[in-house]
Formats: sequence, C-alpha cells, structure tokens
Amino acid sequence: MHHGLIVSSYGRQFIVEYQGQQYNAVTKGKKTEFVVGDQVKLNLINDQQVQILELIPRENLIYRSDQNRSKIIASNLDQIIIVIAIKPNFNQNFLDSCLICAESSEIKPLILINKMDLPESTEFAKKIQQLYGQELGYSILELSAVDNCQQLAPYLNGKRNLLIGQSGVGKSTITNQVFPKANARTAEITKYETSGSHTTTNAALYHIATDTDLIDCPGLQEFGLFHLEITEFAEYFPDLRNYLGKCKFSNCLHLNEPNCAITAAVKTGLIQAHRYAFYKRIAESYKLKKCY
Ligand SMILES: Nc1nc2c(ncn2[C@@H]2O[C@H](COP(=O)(O)OP(=O)(O)O)[C@@H](O)[C@H]2O)c(=O)[nH]1
Ligand SMILES: [Mg+2]
Ligand SMILES: [Zn+2]
Repeated sequence: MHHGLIVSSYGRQFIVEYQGQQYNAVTKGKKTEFVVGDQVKLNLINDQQVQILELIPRENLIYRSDQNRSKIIASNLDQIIIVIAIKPNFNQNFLDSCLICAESSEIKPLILINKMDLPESTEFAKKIQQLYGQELGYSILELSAVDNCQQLAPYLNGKRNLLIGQSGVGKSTITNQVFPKANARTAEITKYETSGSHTTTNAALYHIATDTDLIDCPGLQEFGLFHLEITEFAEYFPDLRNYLGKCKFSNCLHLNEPNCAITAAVKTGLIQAHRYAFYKRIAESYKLKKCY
C-alpha cells in the first residue's frame, strides 16, 4: 500500500505527493472530503494519476463554518500563523475567531503583524501587543514581508505551518519570500487575471525544508465558529478560562445568569470588554441556532 500527502486542492480536485512526485488524484466513491495536509492511502494509476483509497486518521483538522455549512481548511498542523495588518482593513473579530479556532483544535497560534513598514503600523502593533501579548499571553511577531521576512524562518522550523488571515494581509507575499519557488499569486497578479478579485483560488502546501512545511490558503473574509459547542466555547478563551467553574450555575453560559463569575469580572475590568462582547455575540448566535 502506498502513502501520499495532499499538497493542493482546487475545489474537488486534489494534488497528491508521493515519493517526491506530484500526481492528480481521483477519489474512490463519492466521499471527497479531503484537505491539504491529509495523509492518504493510494493506488498508482500511471505516472500522472493516483487514486485515493482511504484517509489516514488526522491528528487535527481545522474548520470554519457559518450557519449553513462548514468547510475544512487544513489538517495535521503544528502551528497556525494568524497574519494581521492594519491595511486593507483590520477586523478584530476575525483575529478572535482565528484564536478560538487554534485553541479549539489545540494547535499553537502565532500572531504575525505584517506591514510594519507602514508608519501607521507602529501604533497598531503596540495595541495588539498589549491586548493579545501582555494580557492574553499569545506569541506575537512583527515584520514587514517586503523588507525583513527572514525573521520568520526560526518560527517555522520543524513544523507544519498554516498561514491564515483576511484577504490582503500579505499571506502570499510571505509565502513567496519564505519559499520563492512557491510563486504564490499575490494581489497584484490576481488583479490582472480576474479583474479585482483578491482571492487566491486554492490552498497549497510547500516543503520549505525537509521537516518544515508552509500552507498558504485562500483569502478568507469570515471565519465562522458554528461547528463548536456553546457549552465548551468559553474554554477556548484564555482570559475566560480561569473563571470557569466559579459561576452559581454549573451550566452557566455567562450571558444573563445571576452570580456569574465571568460577567462579574467584565464589570470590574478583569476581562476586556471587547473580548466578552465577542464571546457574547457568538454565544447568542449559537443559542438562536440550537435553541438552548
Ligand atoms: N507595505 C506592505 N505591503 C505589503 C506587505 N506584504 C504584502 N503587502 C501587499 O499587500 C497586498 C496583498 O498581499 P497578498 O500577499 O496578496 O495578501 P494575501 O491576500 O493575504 O495573500 C499586496 O499588494 C502586497 O504587495 C508588507 O509587508 N508591507
Ligand atoms: Mg493570497
Ligand atoms: Zn457564568
């Protein structure tokens, strides 16, 4: 039996790497729920094609989802690098959602503040360092993909890394800097090809060293969390976690219940208001959907 690695996906098409060669993959039967990072068992058809027979169990899998459907993004990861930048439009909820995604899959996140060459980034980075570094304890790296991307290399070493972030933050630029052979499409190139659309079309995994991989994935504007359970949701917030178990009701959802340790901590400023607002917004949307 041969084992391969899914290195790219285009819609329902997959590219599988087997013994250093890339093959177009056909899947067996209807089940085509594979994703970049998956290890699969396969049959060789010819020197260009393989047939995927079966998925080898994943160590982890990350999703995003909205009310209607969830979409798998990548699997078997060691680190999620959340790329943020003041331009084109920083969305704090997106950052919070990515952090929850990393926490819920027990994958270590690294927040990468890109575009530090822009003067307005200094103030922005200071605020992020305060809120997410000092208060929440996340690792943060500041750089400019166009000036000094080499700083990133030691953070990638020995890991399979996923770059996620809103469209336009610089993920493909970073990918090309770290691994020029990737030739990933950046906004400039995509603009030529598809008149104004800023998204790359597929996720792709690059081997930047023998034990180091980088996955660049299509631009995302939303990062839904509907696949998570409301009762577990607060555990994915390092700032709410310490208060769990201290509320009057053991099944407290920390919304309007009396004697709730979390809402009390929000009132005294021990929990940042914006983080609780984010928690509340998602928790309430779960309630609407699942009728808790
Ligand atoms: N000023 C500045 N612009 C950058 C930097 N990194 C990327 N960009 C620009 O930001 C735009 C979006 O980059 P791209 O890599 O396509 O973003 P992606 O959608 O996250 O893959 C492009 O115009 C890049 O040239 C940076 O460090 N500084
Ligand atoms: Mg891109
Ligand atoms: Zn509570």
